[in-house]
Amino acid sequence: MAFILTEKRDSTGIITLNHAEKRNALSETLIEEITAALEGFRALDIRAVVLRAQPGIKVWSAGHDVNELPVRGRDPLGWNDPLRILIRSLQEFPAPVIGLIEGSVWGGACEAAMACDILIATPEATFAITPAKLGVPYNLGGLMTLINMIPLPIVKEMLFTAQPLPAEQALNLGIINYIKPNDEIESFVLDMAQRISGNSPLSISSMKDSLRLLSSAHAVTPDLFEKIQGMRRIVYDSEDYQEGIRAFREKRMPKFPGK
Ligand code: YXS
Repeated sequence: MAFILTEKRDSTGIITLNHAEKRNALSETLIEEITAALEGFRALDIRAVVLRAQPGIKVWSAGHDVNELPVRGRDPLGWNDPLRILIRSLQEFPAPVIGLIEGSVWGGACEAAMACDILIATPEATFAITPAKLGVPYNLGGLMTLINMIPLPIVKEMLFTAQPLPAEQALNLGIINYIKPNDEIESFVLDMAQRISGNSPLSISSMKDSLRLLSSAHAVTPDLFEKIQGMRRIVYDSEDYQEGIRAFREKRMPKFPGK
């Protein structure tokens, strides 16, 4: 079964998340379909991509598929894990990716949305970054994506409270580019994609990649990297992490022991 729909309209490629029964959870299969679609778009001279969910959806994506998180003793967000592959495929795609956001966005799906180049949302859209709800230690690259998009005090509030940020506040903070009503957002996004497609794809892809490289250029020494990884390992080896996954599966609120 296809967990996404793809479409080509002139030079725009459209990817629609299409697994509503699981709230478009970012499973390995769904992510493989997205990355395959992006590879296919490269061959079709696509000059702008729209990443969206089904029109009118209540949940854009519920984030990482929790059932695919490792149970114990392994970094849940390692370099080769599906969510990290998805983030890189969006950031490294040569043409701009426009996120068309309707509904609520959760966990790693917030980072996937923020890995898009331009974000346009409906007024009801919300963004909740939720590793603290699950006892997950977010990874270095993921935190970089977030702090490149969101002012640090807001990143801290979002990570520590795991509460949804409303679209209006996201707009005020410059996290999203526009808020558009449900009946206008699709045409607005496609018009922008069309305008982008009329410009030089070589110029755009070199500027997109340069901005990615410049924004990720931070001096992380081996000691610093190993210190951060050591702190993260304590968390993903913890009872907190076990309890977060268990509580999700048992559909109950977690009771974190803090160890
Ligand atoms: O019980 P069934 O089989 O019908 O399946 C249910 C849910 O289990 C499933 N589902 C998910 N499955 C895997 N991973 C998920 N993230 C996920 N979310 C939902 O979808 C079916 C319908 O869910 P239900 O009944 O809860 O729908 P709802 O409309 O009442 O509520 C929608 C949500 C999104 C508010 C609710 O499903 C929810 O709170 N989902 C979890 C959101 C979340 O905490 N995501 C973070 C995942 S972990 C992650 O992204 C990163 C690793 S991190 O933690 O670092 O950010």
